[in-house]
Amino acid sequence: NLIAAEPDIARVPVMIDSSKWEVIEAGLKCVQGKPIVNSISMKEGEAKFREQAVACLRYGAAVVVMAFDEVGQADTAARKIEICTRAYNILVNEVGFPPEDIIFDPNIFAVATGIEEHDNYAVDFIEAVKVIKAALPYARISGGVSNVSFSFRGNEPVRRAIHSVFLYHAIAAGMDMGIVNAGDLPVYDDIDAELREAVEDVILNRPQRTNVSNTERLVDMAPRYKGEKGQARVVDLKWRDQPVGKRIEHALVNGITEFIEADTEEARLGVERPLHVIEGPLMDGMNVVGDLFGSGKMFLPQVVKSARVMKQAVAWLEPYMEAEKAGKPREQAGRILMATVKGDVHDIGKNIVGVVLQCNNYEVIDLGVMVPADRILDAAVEHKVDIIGLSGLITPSLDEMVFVGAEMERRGFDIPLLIGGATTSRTHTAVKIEPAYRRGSTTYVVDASRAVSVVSGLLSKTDRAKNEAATRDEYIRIREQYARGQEVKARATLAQARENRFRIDPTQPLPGKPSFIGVKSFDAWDLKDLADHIDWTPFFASWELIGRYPLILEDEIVGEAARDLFEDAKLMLKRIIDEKWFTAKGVVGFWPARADGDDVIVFADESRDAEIARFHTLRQQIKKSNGKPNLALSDFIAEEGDDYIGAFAVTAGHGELEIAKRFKDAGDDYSAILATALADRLAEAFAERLHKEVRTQLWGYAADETSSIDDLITEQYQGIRPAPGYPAQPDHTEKATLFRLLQAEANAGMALTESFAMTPPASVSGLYFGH
Ligand code: B12
Repeated sequence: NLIAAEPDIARVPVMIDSSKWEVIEAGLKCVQGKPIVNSISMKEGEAKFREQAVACLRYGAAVVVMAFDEVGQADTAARKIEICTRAYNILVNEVGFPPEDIIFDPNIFAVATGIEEHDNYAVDFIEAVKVIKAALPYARISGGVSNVSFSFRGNEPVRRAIHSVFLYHAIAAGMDMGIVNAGDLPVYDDIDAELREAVEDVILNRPQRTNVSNTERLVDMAPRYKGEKGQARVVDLKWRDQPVGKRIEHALVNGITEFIEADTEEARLGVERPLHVIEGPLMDGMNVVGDLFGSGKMFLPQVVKSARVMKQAVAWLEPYMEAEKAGKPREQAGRILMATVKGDVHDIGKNIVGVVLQCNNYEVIDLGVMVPADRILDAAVEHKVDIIGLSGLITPSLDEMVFVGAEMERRGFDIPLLIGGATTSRTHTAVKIEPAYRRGSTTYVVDASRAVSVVSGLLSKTDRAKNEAATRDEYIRIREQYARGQEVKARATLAQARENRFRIDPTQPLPGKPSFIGVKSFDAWDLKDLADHIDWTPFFASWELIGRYPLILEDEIVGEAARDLFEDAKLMLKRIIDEKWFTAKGVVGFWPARADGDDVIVFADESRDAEIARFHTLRQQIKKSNGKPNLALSDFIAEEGDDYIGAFAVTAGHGELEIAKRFKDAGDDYSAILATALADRLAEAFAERLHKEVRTQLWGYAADETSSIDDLITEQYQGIRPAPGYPAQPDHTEKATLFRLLQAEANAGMALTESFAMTPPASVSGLYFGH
């Protein structure tokens, strides 16, 4: 309304842009003259589409129609054409919409992402434009042009060149309009010829000209054109004047891939055998990285980036090494087998350790996740490994590790066994695993930074026996300490603990009836919404950068590494959202419930006659003082009256394994780990976000809650969502009951392994208590 009153603005045509129809309609009521609605689509089916089109027609608005239907956003030319044709027919032939008021947006997606499937996205758009313009008379075509260059965020000159080249071809095909900074487009002919050719190869997905893909060629070239605010920036390339060995070291320490192939080639031409480049300048550079990391001057994300440079250099040399008839296998410091044990799907920690070991010239044979003991041991024999490393996230994996140790003993192994992963501990390793494997040594490794020194100590010809003996002695002490601790721990009997349970105050009202009984599933929760709810502190922790977000970004010691990592994470998160790398699926359920001792009985309906499930909760038995109760979760459900329990299972991991594999296959472990770490963050955010929906809407016992995102992260709200496996409910087997009630497989595509780990890996499940 204020716009209409302002003469200078009032003449400008208005486009109302919102993903919420209510907002669009509110805008339509205010705008004078003919606006454009951005946008409507068949995302929620034809009926909704028709209804919104009729409303637009009534207001006299033109519409942008996204090529989006019930199945999803159109990515191929065929899908774009199919959806636009279907929408056109409904609009023109059924609703009576003037065809000249239809503007199709057939989706411009980012190219040069490093993912092969994305390579044809610009071509798909251009092809679709040609057909749509020919087949659907009077309709116009628009698109968000800046999407196409998204992978080059931060490099404005290259992005502008991409926009210009893209528009050059799309306009020729029939594109009418687009969203782009029109004042900031270079003239097609003025673009540097080499850059233009490289951009054109990417946009038109032409066959590659060099021995690297079009994307890689443009990525390598891009930093040369990097500038800020439209100005070509002079990148400080003084380090390029140094001798080649120093340049390689600089690239490794700073994680710069741009010149590594040229430098590696130069180094290769200067030595007798390609292998000497690895053993010479590359290893020297990695040793500098190792020293800086060891002395706390470099941090994990930076080291993982160094590994990416190293891999690219080695990949460059590989054909030469293969061609070399007399090529002997490369000398490695040792061969280590890594695996996440049977039933466990977690692999971020293992992958980080693997990369760090590779950086230090160890050969790593990674068997992946959910690997049974016999496969681990067969592979160890086959590859003649020097060490076996096991990883695990959840408690059932601890037993599996004991089993692997016992199997090593039975089969006569004597090589060192390493234990790592979130749930493992020095105490568990000393008390349970080491005694099962007497022939060899067992060592617990707390994190990736420690892994190299432990491994080199265990493979040292001179110090191995001394190191193993020291660990053995230490573990004997830990076992004794543990045994003493068990004796003195004052435990209440179960009867005493039950007697001292927490009792709900009968004068307080119960949380009330949820809005439905049974389950409700969510097919594709908006990833952008989840991204807004991310708790970033654990993200940094997973890269061994310790500190609270956002303060960590300004931290004197880790601040710089944290900022770089955060930048990379935000860029990738944007792509995850825009390009829909992951799908967030979830399911939530509510049922009438009653406590029965330490159990919670779940009933089919309000009659509370038919028991459909029973959750077993565990009561604290440590002797309490000061009148504190011995709690069990069942204390938080009423034994009488109309109480309820809720449950949920959410995942952001559909797609994570595929994306991680693609990055890994391309030698980019850094991005692979980043993608899985972000999937984990989104899963956790989903659990938090859904809980809010439950409190305010679905159960609705706190309908007027106004918590901020920070309040959510610090859990300042009424009710809890304990997850099986966490200390409040340590028994993972409860997930079987949970999954059955929620039908999590059918409703969210989630499954349990034999150790009750959830797949996809980025998943969280738990119960809701309203008290
Ligand atoms: C982030 C997180 C999640 C994330 C992601 C999990 C993940 N990718 O790690 C999400 C939100 C998805 C999640 C889910 C769950 N989680 Co969780 N989670 C955590 C948390 C907070 C951090 C784990 C992490 O990312 N660490 C960072 C990585 C890099 O570290 P790491 O794996 O430990 O690896 C390092 C070292 O251990 C070592 N290392 C690892 N492997 C190896 C191997 C070798 C050979 C060597 C030498 C070294 C080594 O080096 C690595 C790098 O430094 C931990 C608590 C904690 N502080 O550890 C709980 C924790 C692991 N989760 C737990 C639980 C229970 C769950 C769930 C079962 C909860 C639920 N019911 O939904 C699910 C299970 C998920 C599934 N798919 O089955 C429990 C497990 C306890 C138990 N007794 O089983 C923990 C310990 C929390 C707790 N205190 O109770 N979780």
